[in-house]
Amino acid sequence: MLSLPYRTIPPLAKSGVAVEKLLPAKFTKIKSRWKPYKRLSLFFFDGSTCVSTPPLMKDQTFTVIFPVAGNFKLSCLFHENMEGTVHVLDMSQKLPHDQAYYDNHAKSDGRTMLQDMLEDMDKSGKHQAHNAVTAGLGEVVATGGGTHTLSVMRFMQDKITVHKGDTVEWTSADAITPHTITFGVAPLDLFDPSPNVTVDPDGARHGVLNSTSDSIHSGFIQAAPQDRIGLAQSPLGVTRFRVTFSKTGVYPFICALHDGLGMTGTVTVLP
Ligand SMILES: [Cu+2]
Repeated sequence: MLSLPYRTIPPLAKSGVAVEKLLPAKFTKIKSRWKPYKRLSLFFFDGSTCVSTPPLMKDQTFTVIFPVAGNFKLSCLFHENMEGTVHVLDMSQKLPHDQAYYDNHAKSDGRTMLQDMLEDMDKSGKHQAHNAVTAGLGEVVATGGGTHTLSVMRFMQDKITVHKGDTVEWTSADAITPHTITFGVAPLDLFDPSPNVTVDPDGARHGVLNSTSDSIHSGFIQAAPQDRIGLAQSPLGVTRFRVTFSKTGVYPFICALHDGLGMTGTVTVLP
């Protein structure tokens, strides 16, 4: 598993249920979203039932004991492709490497991925139209440990200046992680666009802001998942959001999923 900057936990919690089954008295309250906890007990995992944590916060730990040999997959329920494998060998067998070997490999993989992403960030800042914003940057990367994703939770052009009547276009460059473009008050339903958003002929979402106090929300801007043999074709993703500004002023906007990590920006509209 890799530790990466700008990592986030979206507010749509999916976990908690499995832990409740194991320890009903202790974890009953975790069913409601976003109930962080301070201490976790030991868990045993032999592959026969699911073991899962509620959302883990910084510095919290989770300990699992593997009583039987085997190869076990683990994944993060929030982040697609955030996966790992635990190889458990019988006590009679010699370990092929020590833990330090794997830790070093993970660090090396992490450094390579980050360096690659830094180069992409540098490129994305160039050759952009004056009214275009890249909303998030992400990659799916294969390593010896499996598939990982890397996401930069930033608007690459976070300050943009246009003229009255211009349209600004936000485009996601992340294969996995969703983002939103949200002006004013964020709605409770982050997935769907606000009612004042329409769809352009090319499928991009579009709205008009007539005042700096207006609200508009793109809904999730996200690429369609990869099509795979044997599975139904996935519908088109929506990766673009456009806003036309009819009045001058300064318009702050956020990604409602990642603003806490600094994914914010401003559009300044001149006469
Ligand atoms: Cu975001």
